[in-house]
Amino acid sequence: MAIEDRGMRAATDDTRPGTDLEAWTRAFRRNLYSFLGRFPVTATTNDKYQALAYSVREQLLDRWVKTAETYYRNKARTVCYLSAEFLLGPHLGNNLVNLGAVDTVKSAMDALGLDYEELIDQEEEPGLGNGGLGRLAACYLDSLATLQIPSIGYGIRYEFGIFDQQIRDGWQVEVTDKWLRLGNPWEIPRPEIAALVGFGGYTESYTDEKGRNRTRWIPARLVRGIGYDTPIPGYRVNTTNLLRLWSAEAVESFDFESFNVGDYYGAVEQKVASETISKVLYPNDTALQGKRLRLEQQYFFVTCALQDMMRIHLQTSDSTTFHEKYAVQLNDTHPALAIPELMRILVDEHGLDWEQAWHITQQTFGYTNHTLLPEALETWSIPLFGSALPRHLEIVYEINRRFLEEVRELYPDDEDRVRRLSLIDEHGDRSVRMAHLACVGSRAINGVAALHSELLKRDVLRDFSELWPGKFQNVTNGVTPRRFIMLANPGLTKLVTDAIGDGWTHDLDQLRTLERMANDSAFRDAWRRVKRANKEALAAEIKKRTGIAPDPASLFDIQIKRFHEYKRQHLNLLHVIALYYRLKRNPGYDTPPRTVVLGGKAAPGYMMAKLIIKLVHAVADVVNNDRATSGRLRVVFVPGYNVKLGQRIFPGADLSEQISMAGKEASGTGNMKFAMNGALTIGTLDGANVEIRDAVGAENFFLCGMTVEDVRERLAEGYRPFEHYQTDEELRAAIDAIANGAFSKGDRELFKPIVDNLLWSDPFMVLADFRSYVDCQEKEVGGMWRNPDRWTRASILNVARMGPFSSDRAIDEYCRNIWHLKPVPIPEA
Ligand code: 26Q
Repeated sequence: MAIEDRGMRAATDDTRPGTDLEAWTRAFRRNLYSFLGRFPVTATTNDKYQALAYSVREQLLDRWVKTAETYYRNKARTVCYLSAEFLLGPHLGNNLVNLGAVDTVKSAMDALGLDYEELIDQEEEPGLGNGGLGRLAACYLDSLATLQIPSIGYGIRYEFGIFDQQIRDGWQVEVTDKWLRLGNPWEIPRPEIAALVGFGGYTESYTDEKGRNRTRWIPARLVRGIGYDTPIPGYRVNTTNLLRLWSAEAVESFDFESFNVGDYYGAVEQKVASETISKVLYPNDTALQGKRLRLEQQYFFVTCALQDMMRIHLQTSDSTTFHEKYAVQLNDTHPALAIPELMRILVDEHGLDWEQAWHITQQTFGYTNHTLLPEALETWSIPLFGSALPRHLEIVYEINRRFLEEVRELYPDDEDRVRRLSLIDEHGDRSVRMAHLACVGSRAINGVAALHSELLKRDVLRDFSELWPGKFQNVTNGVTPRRFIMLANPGLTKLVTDAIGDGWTHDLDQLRTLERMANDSAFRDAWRRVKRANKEALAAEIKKRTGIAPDPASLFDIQIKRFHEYKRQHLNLLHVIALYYRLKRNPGYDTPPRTVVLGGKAAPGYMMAKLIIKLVHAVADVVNNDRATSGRLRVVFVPGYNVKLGQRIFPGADLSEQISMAGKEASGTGNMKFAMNGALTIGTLDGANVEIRDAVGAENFFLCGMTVEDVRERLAEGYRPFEHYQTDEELRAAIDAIANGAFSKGDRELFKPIVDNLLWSDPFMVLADFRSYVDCQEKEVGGMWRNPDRWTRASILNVARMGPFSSDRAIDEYCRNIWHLKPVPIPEA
């Protein structure tokens, strides 16, 4: 029976929904009516989604208040996770999973005649991040709450998140992401929680009332940061933590000043300029040009966060114990300005002396590095830095002066080392090296996978690791099994839970119990049926989005991630092209029917990445329309890859492509999401692939490509990609086909940048790994696919051995080894 048929009873009671069905239906009706001012007949599906969202929010608020109260009473030590990005994904389904309310709410929606899945599907995600780093922050919030750790996430409430990707004629077109258009039921604005943020201006010294020499900063411009809070519930615990995102507003006294002198337009301009700061997420996932606005964004959220922390701390203590109250984690260098900013607050505003302030600062911060690409390390030109943040530049200089003094004492007569370690890069245009600032200002430095942490010590941060070996740690990334298994893959969740109980959902190591089921043929059949159903669902989704209908019986070979040359989507394409010609030349060629799926965004200014996306479409066009290979090879590009789409893709994958050049991918986290959903990995020994392979067993992982050591040797010998082109006939044919216009209707110019780059430079050694990759695909992957029992066994063992890649494990390590923080359980509300 539809909700309309039952008539609307205005809810006059103020009962919060309990866990029972009745309470949920009541809350739903009340919220549809009072929050949205809708009656059931005219309510849109989105209204109904919102009514359910508000009903869930009520539940969260109860827990949240209880959580805040408990932390306050316990004066709990708190971790603050500072990140310029939080790529949360849709909230509704996830919050219901964490509240343990999925079944009840499904029944409640049933009772109202509503389709639960349809309501869940209404939600557009807040795309407040680019990719891995932002999604990692979101997984960590989930685990922090689940492990009952007092924590706050601090970031930016971008009005426009990552652009939406459309494809026109095979080219990426960026469309602005208006995620707030229909309102956001998950946030609570906190206009009373405001911070003032200065920019520009100058500094002056003065003598304070105690006769001490002090400095003050007179900014040229002030902006206000307003906090917007999103509750983050833990899984089946009462803990509900806080994500506080800052939005920039004008400081109205400024408006009035201009207004009073009649400059109405100037006043409005001020307002617009202020709001610009949190207007849009930069869509690059490497530090390209250092734009002033980006620096302003970073300072903006970092000072809002620190002011907020200090405000909370001063309620019960004084500024000298800041580091005992908080562990602040820097998610890459994007928030590294927190180091000079905390110094400024302690020294200039609280009057502490430099040494004491520096001790507090250094004890407060931990720094996580996410990249090995030297060109991706953030630097800011000194003139830009100094004009935006004059006081901070002075502080950075002073930190550097004292630091280099220490270095000179330890390494006398080693001015080269001093130059290498300096926070200031003196080559050419002078600039501030943010990674150096982060290292010097932190108590702990960590990489995000074992290999990455080793390479950090050996290469990019070598001098620092020689100086302070004890500061360096590794915390291998993890992902939350709640979103990426339970929510994304209910079929697998049920199969696993029926077999081993549900303890695995908060203790992923329990999946190991599945190992013995790998030998049970009935279980393997059930496993295959789940995968098959997921592939059918994915095929339908792909059909809906692209018009191409993949065959669910074919091998789903999937690479979804940002487009980057180092990630080598073009290596994948070279295999596709090679396979295409093998099939054409030899119709009897024995290879599994395959659907190769690619998806991901390219940074708008990254021409090569955009051209590779175009090449995917060009190859797909030819391959998919060739009768000779139809039914045996298909290529699809799924546009608009985001968290929500990822949740549909991971469960339907057979093969996960993780083929970055060894030493380039810090960790990868998609690799974990695929494997947790029973996909086998074809991958290089890069990032967390190394640990995934160790965990699942070499026999259940398709290894290809050079190692980091191989890469080093090849580069030392002098790498000449053209030699591979000359000696490998199949490679030559594939590249020639691209060059000769086989995929561009004879146009030899279109893909010339890719061809020339590969032949004459090939910075990511695509050609060097081609043979190993194609052989691995055709022999190893193809071989195992022919033996479905073997494949299914490997799939089960992959899932069974993914325990270490839960973000719960990662957060537990951060708590023990970096933050020194313990759980604070929250009693029932
Ligand atoms: C910096 C300055 C100016 C503009 C943009 C940026 C910027 C923004 C985002 C630089 C880098 C990023 C994102 C980096 C990122 O996502 N790195 C990935 O982090 C994952 C989580 O640790 C790893 O798994 C991936 O290997 C790593 O590439």
